[in-house]
Amino acid sequence: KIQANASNPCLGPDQWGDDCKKDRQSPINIVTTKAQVDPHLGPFSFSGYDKKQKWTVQNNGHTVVMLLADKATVAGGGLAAQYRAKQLHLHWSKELDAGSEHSLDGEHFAMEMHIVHEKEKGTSRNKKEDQDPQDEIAVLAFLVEAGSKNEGFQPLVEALSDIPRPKMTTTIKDSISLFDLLPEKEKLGYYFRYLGSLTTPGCEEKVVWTVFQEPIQLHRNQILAFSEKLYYDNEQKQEMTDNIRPLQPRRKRQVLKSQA
Ligand code: 3J3
Ligand code: ZN
Repeated sequence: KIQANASNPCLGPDQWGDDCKKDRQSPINIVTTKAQVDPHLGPFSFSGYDKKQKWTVQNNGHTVVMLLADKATVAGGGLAAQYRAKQLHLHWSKELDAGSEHSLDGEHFAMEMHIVHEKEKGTSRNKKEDQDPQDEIAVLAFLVEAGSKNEGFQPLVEALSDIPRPKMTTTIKDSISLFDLLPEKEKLGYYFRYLGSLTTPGCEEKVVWTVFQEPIQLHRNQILAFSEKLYYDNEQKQEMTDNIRPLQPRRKRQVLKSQA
């Protein structure tokens, strides 16, 4: 029985191996009324998120990744340290109610955007927290629904045509900031929090997840562009879509939420 790993991730999720069958896996369904308000979950402080850049974007064979080159950090929001942004990627489907990894009250969205951060050594309140493996990675997750055209996303959408095949790389032609891709700032204080895993083979249980309540809106044609322009294979026969992991059991985990 071959074990899935980074080198042969083409196996379906049910064949990913034993590390992916433990008890703190992601994604999960979030029952919003059962999430407990935690007063420690205050506002985030974003640094470098306002910086306009011509980001490098890649087709990595599983998704489209924007390389953030350590240019931005996030702190606060109940996080135990400052975290440095490594990459941003998305998950999606052509079915606009089946393209997110997390679901809210059983509802999936059209897409889900993940901004992946690594804990900065020496920025925790104490040594124990600095070395805690369970929150080595902080992923900020944003749900995407079909609605009005999103001008902030347009440079990324247009870059997709440059990278149809795996390993292709391009740069975004017009500079955009990370804030250009997020919901309005006033809404970023409303989020859910739980401890989980990476949602790709390895499934390492080292992620502190933040799922923001406010969805991002993209026009349906902007959403469909991801499935239309990107392929899993060099022959451009397998369109890249449904790159989402199925829901995982919540088990004994408590989902928290910021201010009601
Ligand atoms: O998975 C690697 C691994 O090094 C991990 O520690 C982390 C380091 O930044 O992320 C990299 S990854 O950029 O290749 N990656 C992070 C995001 C793997 C896929 C993960 O997907 S998800 O859990 O955010 N959906
Ligand atoms: Zn992801």
